[in-house]
Amino acid sequence: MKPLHIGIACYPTLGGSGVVATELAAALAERGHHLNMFTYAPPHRAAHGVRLHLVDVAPYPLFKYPPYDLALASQIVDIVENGTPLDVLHVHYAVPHAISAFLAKQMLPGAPFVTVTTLHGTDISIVGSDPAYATVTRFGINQSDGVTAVSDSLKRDTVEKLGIAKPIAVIPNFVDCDFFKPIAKPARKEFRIAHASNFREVKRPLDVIKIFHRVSASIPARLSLIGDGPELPAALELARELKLTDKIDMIGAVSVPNLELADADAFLMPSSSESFGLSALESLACGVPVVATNIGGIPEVVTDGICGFLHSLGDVEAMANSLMMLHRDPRLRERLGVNARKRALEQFSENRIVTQYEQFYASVLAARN
Ligand code: GMT
Repeated sequence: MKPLHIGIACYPTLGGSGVVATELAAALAERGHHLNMFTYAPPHRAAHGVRLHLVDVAPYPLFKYPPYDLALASQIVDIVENGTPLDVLHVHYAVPHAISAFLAKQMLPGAPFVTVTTLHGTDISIVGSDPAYATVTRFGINQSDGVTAVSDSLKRDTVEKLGIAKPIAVIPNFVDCDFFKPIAKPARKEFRIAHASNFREVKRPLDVIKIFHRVSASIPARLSLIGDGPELPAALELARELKLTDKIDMIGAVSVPNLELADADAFLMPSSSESFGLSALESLACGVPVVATNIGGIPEVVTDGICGFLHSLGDVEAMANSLMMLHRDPRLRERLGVNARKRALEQFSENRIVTQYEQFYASVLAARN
């Protein structure tokens, strides 16, 4: 395909949409496209070959809430007017990026680029459907030239919650399977469970502790907590009350947790809402079975009984039992791990999904001409 000039706007988060956007930018640059990335801080994962534009939100005493969306739109316009061409402006996470993209396009004569919005999850399920933002989010999505969602489940939610009639293409998230890969684990007597998240309420960190409590009461086990976030102190408090502290390894925030995930015997994701579950996919790529809730987009990533086990939200007993079964039966664990790696390679490899994005850009550009 002819090299395109692509702008990508995202939040520079440690996981989720920030990671997907950054890795997509780097992969597209590697394929010969010209990449410009717009964000408020440097991204956590490497973005080789990508020109980074840090959005400068000027403070002013009147601003209780500095208008990031305006600063982003303004910066995109300035960059185009100063000679950087853009064929596609691809924004990740609808709020407020879809509106900034719309504004930038309106401000430029002749609408030089097409806009693509990728919906990631909480931009629909929590923020975008909140009455404070629903109207403007609906408008931003409807004004995008192309819209993608990271799972069928998120596509359905978007139609249901925001009444979007515009076609939404499902392009799932991806993983670099050369980087996230199985490692030889040292012989050890403890069964190691990993949980990685931003420790927000939707990740149910208290369930993580409750599940681990049940598991460690029956078998020798350790828990790795990867990441950081607002509910981490409450989770650690519960761990203290249950006398689990010395069985928990606090890993903290890690930019690329490939070794930490690969070192686990199982990955635990008891979320109450998850449009996709990127760290579950990264674990599958590492050949690590996943025990999770059967909600949102998780079943599209983790096939129940094949590369992990899925249970109802809050069923800490069932999730603990699945983890203990994986401990008891190393052959089952190995079989699920092999299936997990195979699923990541066959369905969610970087190569496969980046090609889908290229094809999507081509179709949106063709529809404009
Ligand atoms: O989990 C979050 O709240 C962060 C959010 C994000 O934008 O980073 O995650 C969402 O997008 C990820 C990447 O597409 C998905 O893997 C997560 O499942 C999704 N989170 C939720 O739906 C809660």
